Order: sequence, then structure tokens, then C-alpha cells
Amino acid sequence: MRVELARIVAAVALLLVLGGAPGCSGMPSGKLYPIRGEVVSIAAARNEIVLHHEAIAGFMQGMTMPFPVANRDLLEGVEPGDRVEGVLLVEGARYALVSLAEIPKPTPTAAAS
Ligand SMILES: [Cu+2]
Repeated sequence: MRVELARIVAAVALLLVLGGAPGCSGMPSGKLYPIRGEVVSIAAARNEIVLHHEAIAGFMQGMTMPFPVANRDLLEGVEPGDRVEGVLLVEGARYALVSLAEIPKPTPTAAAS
């Protein structure tokens, strides 16, 4: 009797632990945000690019700031003055551009948003 009760308590406790863990910790917490802006400068030696970026919905207002890039190759082919768009990965206090590409021509329809 006492042993069985202990087993039930243990099983319920295990279920609670398993049910409560996902989403709290141990899972990747990274969020991806689309980002768009203009290249201000490039510091390839530091794997960094300074963007004058538009507002990033749910993350930050438009501003000029440096972004680390996940891969130096992302900096190839972009120059100061280029309009670019990409994807920003945010994990806690850390962030990095994981995608970046020049926008060939800003069209009226694309600029509407
Ligand atoms: Cu910013």
C-alpha cells in the first residue's frame, strides 16, 4: 500500500516535470526577424556590418547600429549605400544576421509597408 502510493506520486511528479519542461528551458530560444535597411559601413575584419535599419516589428525601432554576421560570406557583394534585406537571429541578448542580400531596386509597392 505504502509502496504503491509512492509509485503513483513518483509517476505524477514525472508527468508534471515532463509536461512542464518544454518551452521553459533546454529548447532553442532563438527568434528570427526580417530586417531591411541601408548599408552604412562594413567591417569585414570583425564580421560586422553597420545598417541604418527600418523598424523591426516586435524587436526594435529603426536606427543605425552594427550587426555581427553569422557568416562572413554574407558581407560579400554588399557595399555602403546598398539597400539590403535579411534575417536577424536573436537569442537572448545575442543577435546576428543569418541572411543578407541586396535589394536590386526599391519599388513603390515594396516600400509601401
Ligand atoms: Cu537597431
